[in-house]
Formats: sequence, C-alpha cells, structure tokens
Amino acid sequence: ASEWGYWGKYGPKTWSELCATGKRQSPIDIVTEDAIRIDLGALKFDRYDFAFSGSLINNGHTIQVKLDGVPIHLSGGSLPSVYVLEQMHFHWSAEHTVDGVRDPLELHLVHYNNQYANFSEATQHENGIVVVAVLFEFNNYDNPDLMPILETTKIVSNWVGKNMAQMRNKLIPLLLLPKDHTTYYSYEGSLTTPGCQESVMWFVMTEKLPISEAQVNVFRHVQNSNGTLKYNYRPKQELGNRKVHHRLE
Ligand code: BO1
Ligand code: ZN
Repeated sequence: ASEWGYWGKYGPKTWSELCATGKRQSPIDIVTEDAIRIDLGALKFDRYDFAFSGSLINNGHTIQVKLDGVPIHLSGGSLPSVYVLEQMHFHWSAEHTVDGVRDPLELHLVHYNNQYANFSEATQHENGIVVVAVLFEFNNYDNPDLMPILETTKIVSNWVGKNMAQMRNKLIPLLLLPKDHTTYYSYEGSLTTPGCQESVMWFVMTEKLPISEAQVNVFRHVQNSNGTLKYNYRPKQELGNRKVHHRLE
C-alpha cells in the first residue's frame, strides 16, 4: 500500500515496505551528555529576515508552508554547499527528543542542496537535504510569531490535500528561529516520512521557542481522510554508530 499514517494499521511499524532501512534513520533521542562539543561554525540564514507571503496545504500528514518570491538560503556551519528553503512543516508532538523529553511541537525548515536540480533529486544524495528543526515548549501565553500560520491552519484544517490557502499576513522566517540560532545539535539522518531517504543533515536548535496549549490544539484538530490527525511524529530510531555534534563557539 502507498497509504501511511501514524497509528493503527498504517502506523510506523507498517512503513517497512515504504521506507529506506539503513543505519542513519531519523528522528533520534539526543543525549546531551554524549554530544561531541566542537566548533562547527555558525549557520548563515540568508533572507530569513524578509517578510514573505505564502500559502499552506493540509496534505493529510502535516501542515506545510510554502513561501513566495525570492529564494531563501542556508549556508555556513561546515555545510558543503548552499541550501535552498523548499518548505516548512510541523510535527505534533516533536519527533526529536532531548534527553528523553518530548516537546509538544517541532518545526522543520526543509532545504535542498543547490547543486541538485530540485528537492526530489537532492533526496537521492547523502548531502542533499538540510532540515533545521525548532522545538517548541509550553508557555502560558500565545506566541505571536506563529499567528500567520495558525490563522491559515484553521482554514485548511478540514480540507485535506485539496487546495492551498494563502496566508493573510506575511511571515518572517527568522522569527520562527530562536534568538540564538547559532547553537545547535547536528547529526546525519533521514527524512522522517516515507521513503525515509538517508539524505539529511539535521540541525536541531538548542534553544526552544514558546507556544501555548491553545496554539498546539489548532494543530491537534487538523483533519485527514481518516479523521483527526491527533499526532504525527515518527518514533525514535536507533543511533547506531552515529555521533551527535553540539556546536560550541
Ligand atoms: S522531514 O523534514 O524529514 N519530516 C521531511 C519528510 C519528507 C519530506 C520533506 C521533509 N518531503 C516529502 C514530500 C513528499 C515526497 C517525499 C519524497 O518527500 O513531502 O511530497 O513524496 O521524498
Ligand atoms: Zn518533518
């Protein structure tokens, strides 16, 4: 079957025919005590500070955001190339855990290596994709920087895979990164959904951003063809021989 989901008869235990199964699958639990402290250099977030119009789609697996206009680039931090922002999307709860703690939300900013023609081509190469992951932890107040995305999520939450909805307000991607966007954990892994291609350099930001319970509930009410998409995280995968690096200035 090409159908997949997060629980029951389409859950991650049934993904084996859809997924690569190598030694660098994602997500993982990040054990901070085991992370190797090293100067990996700062990431350069180019044009992240611009205000972008864009649109959202409910693809039945997540809420995905596409921005319009000029390309947004990520480089530096020992990356071999320049990476182009393809899309961003959310997982509720978080996919990466830190010392076993699972936060309520994780944002993925998905980039592909500009040496390749497009995202799908880049997933065939080991340095093809960079995902920057931002963890959100509960706070008593709404996070205003999520407003452009959340107000549009409410619109698309019951139109599965149909149409894109334009955001009413512009989005500044830099505001979705923690203030300290130069301290991160990094490791070599995979896409966390089928086909789970082992093409991803992961950068999990150390500093977390706040989100209210009411805001997380907007995601928890997203619908797909089987009902409510109550959660959409893949369980942790074996670390194996891999090392997690922790950027230190
Ligand atoms: S993630 O950041 O590892 N959760 C991730 C997972 C999958 C994708 C991007 C980031 N992209 C998906 C596209 C699908 C496509 C598939 C093939 O990749 O959303 O449309 O079929 O590689
Ligand atoms: Zn993701």
